[in-house]
Amino acid sequence: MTIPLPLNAHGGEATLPGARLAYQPAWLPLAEADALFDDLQRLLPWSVHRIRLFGRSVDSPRLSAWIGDEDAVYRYSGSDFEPHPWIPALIGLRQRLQDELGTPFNSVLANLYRDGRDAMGWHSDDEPELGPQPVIASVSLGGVRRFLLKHKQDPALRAAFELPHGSLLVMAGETQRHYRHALPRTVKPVAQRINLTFRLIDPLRRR
Ligand SMILES: [Mn+2]
Repeated sequence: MTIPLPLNAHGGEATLPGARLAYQPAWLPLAEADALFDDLQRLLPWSVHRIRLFGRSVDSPRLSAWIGDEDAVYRYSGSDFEPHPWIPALIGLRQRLQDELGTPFNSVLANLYRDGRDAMGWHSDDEPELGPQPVIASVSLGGVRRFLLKHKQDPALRAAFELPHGSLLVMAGETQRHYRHALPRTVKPVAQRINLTFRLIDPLRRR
């Protein structure tokens, strides 16, 4: 993996102490990314998930699908989330990520952002099942959306990525402990975007 410095909101380079990131803007060949987007849009069991926000359970502002090995059960807003089974396109992608990154994944959360109103608020991927230093591999497909990272204590430490079709962003190490991330709404016309975040869930770590 190449690990270039991320760009900040003004287009300059920024270092993010405490974060461990790897980014490849053209990870998937274009034809493969196109075919994957079509497969996922047609074949995944998309639905509106309930998420916890400021202590309340609300509809997530995007469509989601939770895919994984049978035992990769996720506890979320007080209820267990049974994963849907793998589809061939995702099995191949998981294998490629495991080979390139040298780390296992047993599940993937897929999100479909239908238009600029679909978004994701500030949060960390810090569920106990993910463990203290999770490796999260994020593949972006379709419309380009802005992905933001911000340090929990020092607001000057922030970065923005325009995640293009076929790109890969890996968050590892202490990134989730020190940083939040978000995908803000936009009023710009934007194509649908699918984001895949591959994870390793350890059900035994559940609270
Ligand atoms: Mn996240």
